[in-house]
Amino acid sequence: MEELDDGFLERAHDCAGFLRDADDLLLISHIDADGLTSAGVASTALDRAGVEHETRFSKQLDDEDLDGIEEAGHDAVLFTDFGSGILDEVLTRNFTPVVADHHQPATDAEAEYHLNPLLFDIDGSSELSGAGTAYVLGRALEGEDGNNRDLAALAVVGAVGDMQNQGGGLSGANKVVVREGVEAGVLEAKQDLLLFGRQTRALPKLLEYSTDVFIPGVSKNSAGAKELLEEAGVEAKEDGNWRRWVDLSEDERRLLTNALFSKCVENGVDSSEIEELVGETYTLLEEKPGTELRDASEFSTLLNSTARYDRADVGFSVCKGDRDEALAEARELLRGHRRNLRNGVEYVGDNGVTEMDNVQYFDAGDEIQDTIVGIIAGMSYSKSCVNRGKPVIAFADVEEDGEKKVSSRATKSLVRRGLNLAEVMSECSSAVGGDGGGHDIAAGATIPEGSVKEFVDEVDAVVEEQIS
Ligand SMILES: [Mn+2]
Repeated sequence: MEELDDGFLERAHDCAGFLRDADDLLLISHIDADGLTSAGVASTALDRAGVEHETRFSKQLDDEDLDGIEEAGHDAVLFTDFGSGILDEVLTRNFTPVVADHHQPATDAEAEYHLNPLLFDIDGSSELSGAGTAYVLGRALEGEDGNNRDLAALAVVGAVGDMQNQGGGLSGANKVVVREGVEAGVLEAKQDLLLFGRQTRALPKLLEYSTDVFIPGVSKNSAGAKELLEEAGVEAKEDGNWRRWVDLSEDERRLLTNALFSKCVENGVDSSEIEELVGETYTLLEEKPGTELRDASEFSTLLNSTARYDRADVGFSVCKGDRDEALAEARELLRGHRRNLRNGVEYVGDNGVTEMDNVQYFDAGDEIQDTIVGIIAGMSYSKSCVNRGKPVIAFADVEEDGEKKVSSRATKSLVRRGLNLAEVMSECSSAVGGDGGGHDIAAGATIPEGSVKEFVDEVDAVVEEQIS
């Protein structure tokens, strides 16, 4: 059974010991699903331990943030889901930092209150998220045996939001978080269909929108999706309303899953790809069935749609338990987000992509917000103008400062052939004086405006090397 490293736990206890007595504490966290859940976990644990604190968010922690914190005169600052990357700078400032992060530390510098799985041989990109790290801290804040185990549910939402469930489920130290959540009765982990929207989507939409694994005749095919339900012998409506996955009995779920598998086999979909239709799913048992919050993946999407529109406050309140105003506002933001995504995908369909030998790209200028252009790049695989055999590179203007935001997405089968977009983005952006990184299947970069052409040429060459 997977266990957490003793040194890591000890470090968490040291951090917790300091925080318990901290005066004038600021909690600052990253604006994304993992950062919001990190803050939710940490702030709840601090509340329970009676530690007063203020909470703030930032897109990317920089000197300006640190200046602001210093000016505000906080004695102690807890950084979650970022901080390790500029630890050197943080350590020079006039406050005591506690850093709970899972990103690559920029320095070998020792810091007393630096809690990062990477320092203890736990892979921070796949085995523990920022929220998981905050959870380990939160558990330590409760004392020796640690309670706060109910916060594991939120930590799992963060891990899923950080795409650490690639390959059929969470792994490594994340497994410990899952296990403790299950033991605390707040989480259910089980093998199920991996399609997005099991809690909230009408069955035909659930099937129609399944594009991670492209199911011929069903994905992006509304009539085909309804037909499949009939073929499977699953009643699609109840009292005139569409049923959702969550409304189905175990038997019905099996029937439908089998029908999907058969459909794939009939159409010659690769068996390794078919297997990816099923994996470990995480249900938050204390949330109402049929709501976004009940499913880790839908919950993280809801949070992302607050974060991407600069409404971290709304997502954070939901993480802290607000199920009234904040939840209603988050849902409104999600609706707006979906609208923007639809418009963005339509834009790609209307304007098409430029195909190169090994990649394809589009530059949305200011037509698509830089915060969602990556999602749209991924979704654009459903458009007939986009080639599923090549990665998609998307560009958008960054409002403030003459920079271009780059987002890249690929299919799982490209990754199996050797594609690693994190490497591509990091290597090619530094070649033009930018900065980038991410995951093998989804990565991003920021490059100077005017370097788009040079950048894509570079990308095309590097991708060729990787998949040849
Ligand atoms: Mn993170």
